[in-house]
Amino acid sequence: MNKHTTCDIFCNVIDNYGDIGVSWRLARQLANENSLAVRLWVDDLGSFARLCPEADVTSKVQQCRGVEVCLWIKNFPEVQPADLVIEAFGCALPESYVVAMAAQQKSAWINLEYLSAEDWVHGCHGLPSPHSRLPLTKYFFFPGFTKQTGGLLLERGLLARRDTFQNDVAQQRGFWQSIGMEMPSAETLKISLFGYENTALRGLLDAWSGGSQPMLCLVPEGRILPQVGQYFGDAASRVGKAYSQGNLQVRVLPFVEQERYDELLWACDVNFVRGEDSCVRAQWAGKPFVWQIYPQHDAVHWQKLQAFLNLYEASLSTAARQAVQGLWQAWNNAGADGETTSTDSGQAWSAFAAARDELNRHAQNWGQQLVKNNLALNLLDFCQKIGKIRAFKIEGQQT
Ligand code: TRH
Repeated sequence: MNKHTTCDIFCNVIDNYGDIGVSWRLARQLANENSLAVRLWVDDLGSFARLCPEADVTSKVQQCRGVEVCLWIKNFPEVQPADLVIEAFGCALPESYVVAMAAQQKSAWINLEYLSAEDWVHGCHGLPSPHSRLPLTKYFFFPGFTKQTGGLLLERGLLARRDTFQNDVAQQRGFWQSIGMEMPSAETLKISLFGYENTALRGLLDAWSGGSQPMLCLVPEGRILPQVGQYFGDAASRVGKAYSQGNLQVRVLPFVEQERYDELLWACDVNFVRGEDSCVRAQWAGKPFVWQIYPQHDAVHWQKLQAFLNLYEASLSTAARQAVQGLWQAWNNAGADGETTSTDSGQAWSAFAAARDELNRHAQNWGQQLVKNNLALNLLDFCQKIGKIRAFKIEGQQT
């Protein structure tokens, strides 16, 4: 494979960081591990720059970490369509680009869908969707957890880097210093907390501050932060603030570039994550985690959450399964006007903490189970199968 094989990824940022998070991760992987010439078209450079701080938000075209990043503007320029065209999450491609694809007849056109563990995905992954007017076919590509799906994004060598980090005290100390902290004592339970607004937070913070074990909670700047501040009577919480109560210490961290977020997950004992991409990263971290799913209006996210739980919990003991269900439900039942009470989340935490030994072992095994199903490699393989991109030679995955 070489840089003659081109790829355009289109990303329309709706809100939060998931759309650009996934697109940017895939773009880097295809460029740096599979040697494709990748252009990432994104319509919100401000969001992109949070994940890649060296990006220039005023620059319409720039090179970032091996990827050409282009501002996707309404008046779309005339460009040559790529061999592989990925529209992230069904964002509609510019009409002129689609027409050019039809004229050229050489692109593999993929709609990269949202991640879901629901069964219906098996029947939809890889399905063709012929264009209503033009001689073009788009293919649905679904990330997922089983062999019948497109798998998950996983960079080459990620798990080896994680293991090295987790076995190397000097690297860990370096991480803590980089966030302006001393390495916590061995008995301190370290938690990262990335989430949306959540009324279940108070119960958790009560449980952590009133418990017998020292707890350190690291909160990346974001939507849950005002509530954390409120709990400690601070109406102006921001990066760098530190709070403590009982056995709990809290530190507010800056939002870090995407690669460094992994280190935070690796350094903590339990990770609270949200949306899509951070949830996958927590699974690669090999630690117990709690997922706050992106809430949808018609409550379909409940089915999505349960579908994942059904897979994730299948090999757990009854007690550990109940502990995971209990905490995940308490954490998700409580949207901005949710029903979870403080007692629910506090009690659910106690059961979860009691199951931690088993959950630790499970988290390691779960990650190992998923390793072989690599999204970028599956995607290239799929394109070869649909016969468009003959130049692809798939390299074996090394973790
Ligand atoms: O930001 P999100 O809530 O994104 C959501 C979901 O993807 C959801 O499915 C989608 O429909 C909605 O957006 C529009 O959560 P997610 O997916 O975890 O994305 C966060 C990204 O931010 C992820 O790539 C990790 C990254 N990140 C950093 O780079 N640095 C940080 O400090 C933190 C906390 C996160």
